[in-house]
Amino acid sequence: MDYLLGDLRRTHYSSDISPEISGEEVLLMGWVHEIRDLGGIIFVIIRDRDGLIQVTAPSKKVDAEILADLRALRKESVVAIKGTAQEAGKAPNGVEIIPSKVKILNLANQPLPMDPTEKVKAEIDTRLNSRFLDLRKANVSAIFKIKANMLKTVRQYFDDNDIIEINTPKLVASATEGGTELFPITYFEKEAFLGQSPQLYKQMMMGAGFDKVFEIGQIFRAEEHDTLRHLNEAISIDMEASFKDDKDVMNILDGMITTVLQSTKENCAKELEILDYDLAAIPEGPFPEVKYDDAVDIVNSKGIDMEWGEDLSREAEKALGDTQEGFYFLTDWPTAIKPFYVVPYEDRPEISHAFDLMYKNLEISSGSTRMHDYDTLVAQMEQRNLNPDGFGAYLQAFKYGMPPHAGWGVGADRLAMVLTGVENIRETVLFPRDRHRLTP
Ligand code: AMO
Repeated sequence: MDYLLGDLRRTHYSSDISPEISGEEVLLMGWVHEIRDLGGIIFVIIRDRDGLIQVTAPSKKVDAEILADLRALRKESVVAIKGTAQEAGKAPNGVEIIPSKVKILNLANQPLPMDPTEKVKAEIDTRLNSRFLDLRKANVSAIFKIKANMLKTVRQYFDDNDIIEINTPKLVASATEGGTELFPITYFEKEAFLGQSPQLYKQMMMGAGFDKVFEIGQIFRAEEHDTLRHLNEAISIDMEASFKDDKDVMNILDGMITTVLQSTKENCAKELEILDYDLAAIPEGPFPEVKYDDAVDIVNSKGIDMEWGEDLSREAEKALGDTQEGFYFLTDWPTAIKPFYVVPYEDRPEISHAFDLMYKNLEISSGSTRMHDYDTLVAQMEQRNLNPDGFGAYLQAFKYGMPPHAGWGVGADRLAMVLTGVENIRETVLFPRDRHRLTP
């Protein structure tokens, strides 16, 4: 077997091939999507990152050697095919390639563990077990093209707003979000954990004078949930800004989500069409606000029991979500069910300057104004039975000039669910990690 490409290089992706280039010589590289041998004519559909293109080999026009090479192909094998583009009404893109050279780069074994052409539909578990094949499907790769555009747009938005990218450690010594579970790991002779949020570090960066920072990174949560919206490893888009409060950072979040909605419609029209998803139906910002007090009334009015002070149950989230058109902020949460670092209202300390951004019944983001006074922060930790000794380096930053600040974290995989219309978070992650899945 020849391991090197020699002088073979792709000249065109399938998307570059249109009737306008009829008569030109092209070199395609990709996978064998389909083979149809009708005796006098062989059709081979080649698939690359951008789509499908038809190779047509009539036995009268094409050398016997090439016909033999095409007959030797198996589905999902990797090939390079040189040929001439020719207008053809019935072929994908309205063009077909008449081959002049076929080079088999790697033959695929048969039978395949799953069918990437989806003639046979597979369950999500089978698909995830053979994810590399599953990802060859246009309706699966479209999700990741949209997610990549989302992250690119988010970075651009932060840059346009003068917000600096940071990277904080994921091997950590303590919890940040009291309540959510930690994955313990062995760190030489010590116990350590996988980071559940960059919360403490992004706040320390406010003490460091960076003013506005963001991070896009992995978060790890040892929650035993088995739902369509929780994973044990997720991507969080975190933002923190000094000399700002909850309303200021809600505006930044509102702007980011609206920019992402616009950019997805603009740059991913083809992918949205493949997914048959109407993103234009989702209203852009500014998003409405619902106060927690009112949310309790709405939920109860829908026949779902909810006491003031409780977190929303799944049923409550659904009942409230049904009253909303799309994104909305849920604000002024009970202080007791939010983390130790939130700022309570001065005139009504049982509620706090904390918000969630919801999309219908799905929580997309949480954020708040942060407590920047050292003594009050320590007292708030103690009220929640957290030991301040475990937060040494973080607390230090509050003793020597911590500015007032606020911030939020967005679940990137959940935002990708909204942009693609999929209902299972696993669809938006290349290799998802859940309670039952650690491979591939
Ligand atoms: P929170 O714990 O609400 O807040 O997390 C922020 C957002 O991250 C997403 N998320 C998840 N996505 C998938 N699977 C999970 N297990 C999971 N857990 C969380 C959600 C959620 O809204 N430090 C704060 C943020 C802040 O105040 O800045 C925090 O981590 O979309």
